[in-house]
Amino acid sequence: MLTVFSDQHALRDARTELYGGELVPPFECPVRAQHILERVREVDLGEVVAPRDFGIVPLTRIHDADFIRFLETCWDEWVAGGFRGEAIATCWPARGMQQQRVPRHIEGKLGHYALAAETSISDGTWEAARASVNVALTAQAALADGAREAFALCRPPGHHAASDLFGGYCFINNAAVATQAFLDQGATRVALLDVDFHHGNGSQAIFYDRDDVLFVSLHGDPSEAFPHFLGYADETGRGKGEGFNRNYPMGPGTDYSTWGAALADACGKIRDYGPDALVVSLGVDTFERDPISFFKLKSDDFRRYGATIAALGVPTLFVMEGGYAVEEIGVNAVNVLEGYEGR
Ligand code: OKP
Ligand code: ZN
Repeated sequence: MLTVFSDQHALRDARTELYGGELVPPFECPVRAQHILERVREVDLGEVVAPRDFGIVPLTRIHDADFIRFLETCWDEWVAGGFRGEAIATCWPARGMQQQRVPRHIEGKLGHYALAAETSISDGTWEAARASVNVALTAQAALADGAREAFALCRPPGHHAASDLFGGYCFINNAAVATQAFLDQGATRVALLDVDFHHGNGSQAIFYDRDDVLFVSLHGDPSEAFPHFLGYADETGRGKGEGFNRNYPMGPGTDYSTWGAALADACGKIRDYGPDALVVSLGVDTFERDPISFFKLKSDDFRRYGATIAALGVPTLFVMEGGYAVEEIGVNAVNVLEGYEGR
């Protein structure tokens, strides 16, 4: 299977994450992508290519234009504001406050566009996010050119990013942009399967009103896990999109017997939908030793579920999302791809 990778991911190298009341080195760090790439090479998964630049237009199909400009200029505005640390949101338009007006001050803009405070914006973040979505679009283009599958080794991840929200380590929703690219090139239905430990709130919100994308997510129950405010089973879509959003929230300690059964059910929904293409938001933070998650998947389980996804027989684009057990991230992510290939 083809892998698309950009060394520009390393430009996303924030010094700080707000975690447990402390500023700690971010869990979402450059070595993650490095380890995955090393494993891709170690098992000889296939060719590794650099991305092409698709420009801004495919991003504007998913994201608000002012939000994109905010990401582009945030760091410079923050520095011009005289702040010494990294850009972190500290105030929000909470219940009862103005939601529509975008403040002029960078502190207000951060609160308007952030969904959470853990994700600092730092020098190089925008450039890395651009490279990451180009990785997804380059892999998507390989499928459009006839490949049956491809791996977009994206970093930073994307599935928490909504049309006009960043956070949860995400800036541009790589999987959503690639999903839209399939549709813009003539696909009628695309399924987006999110197997990251965390609910893909951004992807859900983006496609919630639509019937041309089936969004299916397996994740930690939001009553117990980030992103806390979306991802419940009763969120099934709206209007024309009713029935085209499926959530499988699961509790602490969930192992493969439960998780694999949820995946089988999810794959049944995807099969019934009959998509032209499948995009997989591939997070491996479901791993038993992930430092910020509570599922109990073992390394071999990743291989098993790769095979389950392959059995759908749909052209598949894997888009890298989370996974924070950095020593095992390469084995776990590539196990999914090897399982998919039946090796
Ligand atoms: C990004 B992706 C844990 C707080 C978690 C953010 C997690 C973002 C995960 N106690 N904060 O979905 O892997
Ligand atoms: Zn995650």
